[in-house]
Amino acid sequence: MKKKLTSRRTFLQNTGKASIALGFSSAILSSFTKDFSFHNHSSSIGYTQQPLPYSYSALEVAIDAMTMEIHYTKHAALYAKNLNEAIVTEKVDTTTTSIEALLAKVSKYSTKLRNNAGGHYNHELFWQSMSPNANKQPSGQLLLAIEKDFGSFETFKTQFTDAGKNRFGSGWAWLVINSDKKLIIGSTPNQDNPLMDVSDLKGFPLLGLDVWEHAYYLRYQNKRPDYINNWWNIVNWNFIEKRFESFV
Ligand code: MN3
Repeated sequence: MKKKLTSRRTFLQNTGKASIALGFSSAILSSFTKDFSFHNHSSSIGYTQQPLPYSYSALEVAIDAMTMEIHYTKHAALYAKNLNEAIVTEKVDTTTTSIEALLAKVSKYSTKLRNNAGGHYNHELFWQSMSPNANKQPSGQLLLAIEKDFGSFETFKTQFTDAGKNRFGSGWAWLVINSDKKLIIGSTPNQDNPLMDVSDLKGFPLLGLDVWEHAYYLRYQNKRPDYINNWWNIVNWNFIEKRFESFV
């Protein structure tokens, strides 16, 4: 009898731990078992800032060199630095917790960790999502999925552009794959990210566009739509396709 009680208690403790790790209460966990695969999905993004995969001037067709340099060495570097302070203070074990898994339970941590984990992840994804040798559009399975979920690539571009243009203040526009493996477009404020349990938009981010003024103001001033229109010329579709294909 004593043994039975002990195992039941151990079972409940372990169930509780699993639920906490996933960021859901055990009461609602069962209804999510089919739906949270993107929360457990890791990518190549880690906790430290990686070298830019091109020079500051490589994306001049859309983003000027000074904007790239300030954005990478000041804004993004500070998010990485502050994130690494926060994970020490808040005892995040980065050897066992991917940054995607951390974002999925970010409500349990401070505002500093939320803003800087988001800021770091979003920028690491952003740099890799651009290339001086970009194709004009995706191909393969991603193109088929875009055509299925949005009707055409042009319709997708229009809707994504609108999501970026209409994000009030600072934030990001996103293409995500959701738990039903459907592609959706949305946006988040500040440095929030669709992996976060606090985000209204939920899914695994395939492509993100920074629409903070620091991303475009030197060249474009208030003309955010012009920045977005030029940005389409540097989207690294090969990279986005690889992120998408890890789900199919
Ligand atoms: Mn930025």
